[in-house]
Amino acid sequence: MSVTPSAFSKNPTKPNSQTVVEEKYISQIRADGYTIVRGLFSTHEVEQFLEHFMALRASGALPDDWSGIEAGENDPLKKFPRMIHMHRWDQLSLDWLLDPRIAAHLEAFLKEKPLAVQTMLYFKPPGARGQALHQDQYFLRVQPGNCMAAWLALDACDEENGCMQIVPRTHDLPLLCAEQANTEESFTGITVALPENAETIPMVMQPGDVLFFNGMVIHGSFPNISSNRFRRSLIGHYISADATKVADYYHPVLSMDGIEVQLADSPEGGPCGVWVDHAGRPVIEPGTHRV
Ligand SMILES: O=C(O)CCC(=O)C(=O)O
Repeated sequence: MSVTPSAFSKNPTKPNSQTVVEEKYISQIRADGYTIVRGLFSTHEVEQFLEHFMALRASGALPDDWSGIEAGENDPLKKFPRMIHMHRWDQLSLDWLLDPRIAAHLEAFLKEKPLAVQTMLYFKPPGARGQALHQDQYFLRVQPGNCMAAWLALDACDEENGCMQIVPRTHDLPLLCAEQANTEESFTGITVALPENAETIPMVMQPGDVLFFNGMVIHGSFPNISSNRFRRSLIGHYISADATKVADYYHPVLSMDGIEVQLADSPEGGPCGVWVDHAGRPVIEPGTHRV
């Protein structure tokens, strides 16, 4: 199933030039901080991913499996822990991370070439907790610049099975200070506060759709309250090529040709902001606190 890194093909086979990035997606991600590219991957590809990752999951423990904070014996994530950084030991995951369709969209959205840093597979079985609202840049600490995620739906997802939730137009906010999350509902332990009246929007998606979102956008997901529906997703994280530093957890950094790129480690403890009232409106007071 998995292969050693030395056996990996560094060059994906599908030609980049065939991908046309539609203007509507570029406009939406610039305006709202996210966009959903419908049907970017075929039904057949999604079936292959599902077969591959379910078999991999059933094969036993894998590097850096995580069932989440305070996971009790009956937590559904005990049986289906999140996989992470699979591209370091699994060819299909590496091919997904470097897929030319993803690369073409990221380049159009970022206005420069992306660098690839992370893969994750969320199984989110029935009854599983979600992931509290957060900004990805809190974890990646990209300097200068930002990160972007590509989130591929492997199942139809909606509010019942815990689809992604996005707070639109939060991509221009500074980094918020982290707070303690409700771990009854979230398998991760931190969250960010929302301003009054801010609403999350459910990302209702079909298998093969890809949600792209900016690393400053506030996003997360609520629990899967369905009785029998998985909500599986394959996720890639990317940073812009002008970055010189990223948090050490994300090394090695790869070009979209699969070649390792040397970046420095971005240290912990940057500035973050908190919501304050300014003339009756919530604004973020930046830089006064430390992450
Ligand atoms: O898939 C989810 O439920 C959350 C994923 C997420 O927040 C992320 O990839 O940053």
